[in-house]
Amino acid sequence: MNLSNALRMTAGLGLVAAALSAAPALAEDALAKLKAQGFARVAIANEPPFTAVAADGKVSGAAPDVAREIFKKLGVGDIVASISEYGAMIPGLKAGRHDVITAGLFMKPERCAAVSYSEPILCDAEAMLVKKGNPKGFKSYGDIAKDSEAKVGAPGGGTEEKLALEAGVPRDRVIVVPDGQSGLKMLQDGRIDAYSLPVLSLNALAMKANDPSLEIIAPVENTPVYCDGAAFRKEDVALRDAFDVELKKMKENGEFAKLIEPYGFSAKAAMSTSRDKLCGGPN
Ligand code: 6CS
Repeated sequence: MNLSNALRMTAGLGLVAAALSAAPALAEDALAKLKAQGFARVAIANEPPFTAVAADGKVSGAAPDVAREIFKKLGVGDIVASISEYGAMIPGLKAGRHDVITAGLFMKPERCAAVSYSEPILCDAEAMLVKKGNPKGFKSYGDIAKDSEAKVGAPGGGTEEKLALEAGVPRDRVIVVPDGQSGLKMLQDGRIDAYSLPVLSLNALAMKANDPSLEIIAPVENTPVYCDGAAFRKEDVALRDAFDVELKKMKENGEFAKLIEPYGFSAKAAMSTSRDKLCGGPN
């Protein structure tokens, strides 16, 4: 090997070593920033039981509750939540408006390409809220695609919107719905024929609505069970790793189950899979 190649090789190795030795410092930098800030700014959707904001502003829901507990263990006193559409969460995270997304943002390869997820936290299947008796016989998004008059409501940038489009429902028949109450009203008024959210979200919405003219179809055929994780910026992967250390301890000592199962989520479901499986590779 000639001298210039040897010098290039040494320089390259030096850069790698510097980057590796910087990882813990980067974690400390990001964590130090949050500790100094006194809170972590989390993106949520206000979709119970994943995330919820009460009339007095109190933030709850399984995802923020787990995040609040973990950040406390990391020395960050609290979380401060801002409500965002699912499709705007990752751009908001990247733009520095949030420190982390704790919203039930399901892990999928295209999202894993953009963020660093924690290990799985909340898992759920997909469902559809329809008129009682399911008059159009919907069992899948493909059934909606086949009915040229049918419209399905779903969150903007959300998984159900994507699944409906991928199943062949034309764009003009996939209606973006900003929140649960709007989706419920649109269905009751006949402006949509189905409203799609995860099972636990629709269960909570239907229970609150207490409308006997509606029913839930679950799970939606040909759809997987999804799991979320807390989503960090790629450059904050060391902070993500610190978050995961605490999450793992809570999964092992039972604290994790105690936090999420009262909301209807299964700790076993989250503990039976992994981020890398759900991302389709290392994340
Ligand atoms: O991750 C998503 O896209 C979906 N997650 C939840 C918790 N609700 C709807 C949303 O589409």
